[in-house]
Amino acid sequence: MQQQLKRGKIIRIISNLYTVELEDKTLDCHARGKFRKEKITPLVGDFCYVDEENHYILEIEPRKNVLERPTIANMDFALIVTSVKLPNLSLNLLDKTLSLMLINKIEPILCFTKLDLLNEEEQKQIDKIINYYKKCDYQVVKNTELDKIKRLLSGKQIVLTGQTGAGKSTLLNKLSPNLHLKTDEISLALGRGKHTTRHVELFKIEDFFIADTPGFSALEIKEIEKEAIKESFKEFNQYTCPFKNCFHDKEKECRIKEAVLKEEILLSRYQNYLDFINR
Ligand SMILES: Nc1nc2c(ncn2[C@@H]2O[C@H](COP(=O)(O)OP(=O)(O)O)[C@@H](O)[C@H]2O)c(=O)[nH]1
Ligand SMILES: [Mg+2]
Ligand SMILES: [Zn+2]
Repeated sequence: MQQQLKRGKIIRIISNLYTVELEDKTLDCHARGKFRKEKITPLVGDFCYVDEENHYILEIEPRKNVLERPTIANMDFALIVTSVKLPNLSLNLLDKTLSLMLINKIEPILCFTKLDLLNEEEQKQIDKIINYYKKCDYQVVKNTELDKIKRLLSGKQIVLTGQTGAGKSTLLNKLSPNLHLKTDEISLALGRGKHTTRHVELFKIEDFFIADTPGFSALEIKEIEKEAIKESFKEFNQYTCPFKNCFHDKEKECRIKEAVLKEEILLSRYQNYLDFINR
Protein backbone atom coordinates (compact mmCIF):
# COMPACT_ATOMS: atom_id res chain seq x y z
CA MET A 1 0.00 0.00 0.00
CA GLN A 2 1.24 3.48 -0.87
CA GLN A 3 2.16 5.43 2.24
CA GLN A 4 0.45 8.75 2.76
CA LEU A 5 3.23 11.16 3.77
CA LYS A 6 2.29 14.55 5.15
CA ARG A 7 4.59 17.54 5.35
CA GLY A 8 4.80 19.23 8.73
CA LYS A 9 6.95 21.20 11.11
CA ILE A 10 8.47 20.07 14.40
CA ILE A 11 7.30 22.54 17.05
CA ARG A 12 8.30 20.79 20.29
CA ILE A 13 10.56 17.97 21.44
CA ILE A 14 10.17 16.30 24.81
CA SER A 15 12.70 13.51 25.28
CA ASN A 16 12.08 11.28 22.26
CA LEU A 17 8.62 12.55 21.42
CA TYR A 18 8.33 15.03 18.57
CA THR A 19 5.25 17.19 18.17
CA VAL A 20 4.63 17.92 14.51
CA GLU A 21 2.34 20.64 13.28
CA LEU A 22 0.46 19.46 10.20
CA GLU A 23 -1.92 21.52 8.12
CA ASP A 24 -4.97 20.60 10.16
CA LYS A 25 -3.68 19.25 13.49
CA THR A 26 -0.68 18.46 15.64
CA LEU A 27 0.67 14.95 15.91
CA ASP A 28 3.05 13.39 18.46
CA CYS A 29 5.58 11.27 16.60
CA HIS A 30 8.68 9.17 17.05
CA ALA A 31 11.70 9.53 14.81
CA ARG A 32 12.76 6.72 12.51
CA GLY A 33 15.79 4.73 13.66
CA LYS A 34 17.60 5.64 10.46
CA PHE A 35 18.12 9.20 11.71
CA ARG A 36 20.29 7.94 14.54
CA LYS A 37 22.28 5.81 12.12
CA GLU A 38 22.74 8.81 9.82
CA LYS A 39 23.55 11.00 12.84
CA ILE A 40 20.67 13.34 12.10
CA THR A 41 18.91 14.79 15.10
CA PRO A 42 15.48 16.19 14.30
CA LEU A 43 15.23 19.76 15.62
CA VAL A 44 12.52 22.19 16.55
CA GLY A 45 11.89 24.19 13.38
CA ASP A 46 12.62 21.28 11.07
CA PHE A 47 10.31 20.65 8.13
CA CYS A 48 9.61 16.95 7.94
CA TYR A 49 7.47 14.27 6.35
CA VAL A 50 5.44 12.03 8.64
CA ASP A 51 3.63 8.74 8.35
CA GLU A 52 0.41 10.01 9.83
CA GLU A 53 -1.07 6.61 10.54
CA ASN A 54 1.90 5.23 12.47
CA HIS A 55 3.10 8.51 13.97
CA TYR A 56 6.59 8.37 12.52
CA ILE A 57 8.87 11.08 11.17
CA LEU A 58 10.35 9.63 7.98
CA GLU A 59 12.24 12.50 6.35
CA ILE A 60 13.82 15.78 7.40
CA GLU A 61 14.24 18.53 4.82
CA PRO A 62 17.62 20.25 4.45
CA ARG A 63 17.92 23.22 6.82
CA LYS A 64 18.59 26.81 5.88
CA ASN A 65 20.18 27.59 9.26
CA VAL A 66 20.66 26.20 12.78
CA LEU A 67 21.17 28.07 16.03
CA GLU A 68 22.63 26.23 19.02
CA ARG A 69 21.78 26.14 22.72
CA PRO A 70 18.87 26.20 22.52
CA THR A 71 18.95 24.41 19.20
CA ILE A 72 16.48 25.56 16.60
CA ALA A 73 16.38 25.29 12.82
CA ASN A 74 15.10 27.25 9.84
CA MET A 75 14.48 30.64 11.41
CA ASP A 76 13.46 33.45 9.05
CA PHE A 77 13.66 36.27 11.57
CA ALA A 78 15.26 36.99 14.91
CA LEU A 79 13.22 39.41 16.97
CA ILE A 80 15.87 40.99 19.20
CA VAL A 81 13.98 42.23 22.22
CA THR A 82 15.89 45.10 23.80
CA SER A 83 14.73 47.00 26.86
CA VAL A 84 15.79 50.62 27.23
CA LYS A 85 15.50 50.38 31.04
CA LEU A 86 15.21 47.61 33.65
CA PRO A 87 17.43 46.02 32.47
CA ASN A 88 19.30 49.03 31.12
CA LEU A 89 19.89 49.40 27.41
CA SER A 90 22.88 47.30 26.32
CA LEU A 91 23.95 48.37 22.84
CA ASN A 92 26.87 45.95 23.08
CA LEU A 93 24.52 42.99 23.45
CA LEU A 94 22.21 44.38 20.77
CA ASP A 95 25.04 44.86 18.26
CA LYS A 96 26.46 41.44 19.08
CA THR A 97 23.14 39.69 18.52
CA LEU A 98 22.56 41.73 15.38
CA SER A 99 25.89 40.63 13.89
CA LEU A 100 25.51 37.02 14.96
CA MET A 101 22.08 36.76 13.37
CA LEU A 102 23.25 38.36 10.13
CA ILE A 103 26.23 36.00 10.02
CA ASN A 104 23.82 33.08 10.53
CA LYS A 105 21.67 34.37 7.63
CA ILE A 106 18.73 35.18 9.86
CA GLU A 107 17.11 38.56 9.31
CA PRO A 108 17.15 40.62 12.50
CA ILE A 109 14.30 42.81 13.72
CA LEU A 110 15.11 45.17 16.56
CA CYS A 111 12.27 45.41 19.06
CA PHE A 112 12.64 48.07 21.74
CA THR A 113 10.67 47.73 24.97
CA LYS A 114 9.91 49.75 28.12
CA LEU A 115 10.05 53.12 26.35
CA ASP A 116 7.27 54.14 28.71
CA LEU A 117 9.81 54.17 31.56
CA LEU A 118 11.91 56.97 30.04
CA ASN A 119 11.81 60.65 30.90
CA GLU A 120 11.80 63.23 28.13
CA GLU A 121 15.57 63.65 28.00
CA GLU A 122 16.19 59.89 27.89
CA GLN A 123 13.49 59.56 25.26
CA LYS A 124 15.40 61.96 23.01
CA GLN A 125 18.62 59.99 23.34
CA ILE A 126 16.89 56.71 22.59
CA ASP A 127 15.12 58.23 19.57
CA LYS A 128 18.50 59.21 18.16
CA ILE A 129 19.70 55.63 18.50
CA ILE A 130 16.51 54.13 17.08
CA ASN A 131 16.64 56.49 14.11
CA TYR A 132 20.23 55.53 13.42
CA TYR A 133 19.35 51.85 13.10
CA LYS A 134 16.36 52.71 10.92
CA LYS A 135 18.53 54.88 8.68
CA CYS A 136 20.90 51.93 8.28
CA ASP A 137 17.99 49.84 6.94
CA TYR A 138 17.51 47.62 9.95
CA GLN A 139 13.93 46.69 10.73
CA VAL A 140 13.01 48.45 13.95
CA VAL A 141 9.79 48.18 15.97
CA LYS A 142 8.57 49.10 19.42
CA ASN A 143 6.79 46.49 21.52
CA THR A 144 3.67 48.67 21.47
CA GLU A 145 3.36 48.40 17.67
CA LEU A 146 1.55 45.07 17.72
CA ASP A 147 -0.11 45.38 14.31
CA LYS A 148 3.15 46.30 12.64
CA ILE A 149 4.89 43.35 14.32
CA LYS A 150 2.16 40.94 13.21
CA ARG A 151 2.39 42.23 9.65
CA LEU A 152 6.18 41.80 9.57
CA LEU A 153 6.07 38.28 10.98
CA SER A 154 3.22 36.96 8.87
CA GLY A 155 3.94 33.47 7.53
CA LYS A 156 7.44 33.30 9.06
CA GLN A 157 9.41 31.32 11.65
CA ILE A 158 10.77 33.65 14.28
CA VAL A 159 13.10 33.34 17.21
CA LEU A 160 12.82 35.78 20.10
CA THR A 161 16.05 36.67 21.88
CA GLY A 162 16.85 39.18 24.59
CA GLN A 163 18.00 39.56 28.16
CA THR A 164 15.97 38.18 31.02
CA GLY A 165 13.39 40.77 31.91
CA ALA A 166 13.53 42.51 28.53
CA GLY A 167 9.86 41.75 27.94
CA LYS A 168 9.86 38.72 25.61
CA SER A 169 7.09 36.76 27.30
CA THR A 170 5.05 39.93 27.80
CA LEU A 171 5.27 40.63 24.07
CA LEU A 172 4.27 37.09 23.15
CA ASN A 173 1.29 37.27 25.48
CA LYS A 174 0.22 40.53 23.84
CA LEU A 175 0.54 39.06 20.37
CA SER A 176 -1.52 36.08 21.50
CA PRO A 177 -3.67 36.70 24.56
CA ASN A 178 -4.58 33.04 24.98
CA LEU A 179 -0.96 31.88 25.20
CA HIS A 180 -0.58 32.73 28.93
CA LEU A 181 3.20 32.54 29.08
CA LYS A 182 4.74 33.18 32.45
CA THR A 183 6.22 36.62 32.78
CA ASP A 184 8.74 37.74 35.33
CA GLU A 185 6.77 37.92 38.56
CA ILE A 186 5.25 34.48 38.28
CA SER A 187 8.40 32.63 37.23
CA LEU A 188 10.39 34.38 39.96
CA ALA A 189 8.04 32.92 42.52
CA LEU A 190 8.58 29.48 41.02
CA GLY A 191 12.38 29.77 41.06
CA ARG A 192 12.89 31.04 37.56
CA GLY A 193 15.00 29.54 34.86
CA LYS A 194 15.86 26.26 36.55
CA HIS A 195 14.08 23.98 34.12
CA THR A 196 12.95 26.25 31.35
CA THR A 197 16.12 27.69 29.86
CA ARG A 198 17.01 24.85 27.50
CA HIS A 199 13.49 24.00 26.47
CA VAL A 200 12.54 25.51 23.15
CA GLU A 201 9.16 25.39 21.51
CA LEU A 202 7.54 27.04 18.51
CA PHE A 203 4.21 28.66 19.29
CA LYS A 204 1.71 29.29 16.55
CA ILE A 205 0.39 32.83 16.71
CA GLU A 206 -2.00 33.93 14.00
CA ASP A 207 -0.14 32.74 10.87
CA PHE A 208 3.43 32.64 12.20
CA PHE A 209 5.54 30.47 14.49
CA ILE A 210 7.66 31.95 17.23
CA ALA A 211 10.08 30.58 19.81
CA ASP A 212 10.75 32.32 23.13
CA THR A 213 14.43 31.81 24.06
CA PRO A 214 16.66 33.19 26.81
CA GLY A 215 19.32 33.97 24.19
CA PHE A 216 21.90 31.68 22.63
CA SER A 217 24.73 30.70 24.93
CA ALA A 218 26.61 29.03 22.08
CA LEU A 219 26.76 32.17 19.99
CA GLU A 220 30.25 33.47 20.56
CA ILE A 221 31.51 36.39 18.58
CA LYS A 222 35.14 35.63 19.44
CA GLU A 223 35.02 32.45 17.37
CA ILE A 224 33.95 34.31 14.25
CA GLU A 225 36.31 35.57 11.55
CA LYS A 226 37.09 39.29 11.70
CA GLU A 227 36.12 39.52 8.05
CA ALA A 228 32.60 38.21 8.72
CA ILE A 229 32.13 40.58 11.65
CA LYS A 230 33.21 43.51 9.48
CA GLU A 231 30.78 42.42 6.77
CA SER A 232 27.92 42.24 9.29
CA PHE A 233 28.30 45.92 10.21
CA LYS A 234 26.59 46.55 6.94
CA GLU A 235 26.41 50.35 7.14
CA PHE A 236 30.24 50.40 7.12
CA ASN A 237 30.25 48.83 3.66
CA GLN A 238 29.14 52.01 1.93
CA TYR A 239 32.50 53.65 2.76
CA THR A 240 35.67 52.92 0.82
CA CYS A 241 38.88 53.24 2.78
CA PRO A 242 42.18 54.01 0.97
CA PHE A 243 43.73 50.87 2.41
CA LYS A 244 42.00 48.01 0.62
CA ASN A 245 41.66 45.56 3.50
CA CYS A 246 41.12 48.21 6.14
CA PHE A 247 39.77 46.90 9.43
CA HIS A 248 39.08 50.47 10.56
CA ASP A 249 41.23 49.92 13.60
CA LYS A 250 44.94 50.90 13.73
CA GLU A 251 45.05 51.99 10.07
CA LYS A 252 46.03 55.61 9.56
CA GLU A 253 43.64 56.94 6.97
CA CYS A 254 40.20 55.43 7.46
CA ARG A 255 36.81 56.58 6.17
CA ILE A 256 34.97 54.80 8.98
CA LYS A 257 36.90 56.65 11.67
CA GLU A 258 36.19 59.91 9.84
CA ALA A 259 32.51 59.04 9.66
CA VAL A 260 32.44 58.36 13.41
CA LEU A 261 34.00 61.78 14.08
CA LYS A 262 31.42 63.40 11.79
CA GLU A 263 28.73 61.46 13.70
CA GLU A 264 27.54 59.73 10.54
CA ILE A 265 28.28 56.46 12.29
CA LEU A 266 27.10 55.98 15.87
CA LEU A 267 30.09 55.93 18.24
CA SER A 268 28.69 52.89 20.09
CA ARG A 269 28.49 50.95 16.82
CA TYR A 270 32.15 51.64 16.12
CA GLN A 271 33.24 50.86 19.69
CA ASN A 272 31.30 47.60 19.72
CA TYR A 273 32.76 46.67 16.33
CA LEU A 274 36.30 47.16 17.70
CA ASP A 275 35.36 45.18 20.79
CA PHE A 276 34.16 42.25 18.64
CA ILE A 277 37.08 42.11 16.21
CA ASN A 278 39.71 42.44 18.95
CA ARG A 279 38.52 39.67 21.25
N1 LIG B 1 6.97 49.32 31.92
C1 LIG B 1 7.05 48.27 31.12
N2 LIG B 1 7.19 47.04 31.64
C2 LIG B 1 7.30 45.97 30.80
C3 LIG B 1 7.25 46.13 29.38
N3 LIG B 1 7.39 44.90 28.83
C4 LIG B 1 7.51 44.02 29.84
N4 LIG B 1 7.46 44.65 31.05
C5 LIG B 1 7.61 44.07 32.40
O1 LIG B 1 8.95 43.59 32.54
C6 LIG B 1 9.00 42.40 33.33
C7 LIG B 1 9.74 41.30 32.59
O2 LIG B 1 8.99 40.90 31.44
P1 LIG B 1 9.04 39.44 30.80
O3 LIG B 1 8.08 39.46 29.65
O4 LIG B 1 8.85 38.40 31.82
O5 LIG B 1 10.54 39.41 30.29
P2 LIG B 1 11.34 38.18 29.63
O6 LIG B 1 12.27 37.69 30.69
O7 LIG B 1 12.10 38.81 28.49
O8 LIG B 1 10.35 37.17 29.16
C8 LIG B 1 7.54 42.07 33.65
O9 LIG B 1 7.27 42.54 34.95
C9 LIG B 1 6.74 42.84 32.61
O10 LIG B 1 5.48 43.20 33.09
C10 LIG B 1 7.07 47.47 28.85
O11 LIG B 1 7.04 47.73 27.63
N5 LIG B 1 6.98 48.49 29.76
MG1 LIG C 1 10.22 35.09 29.56
ZN1 LIG D 1 38.83 51.91 7.40
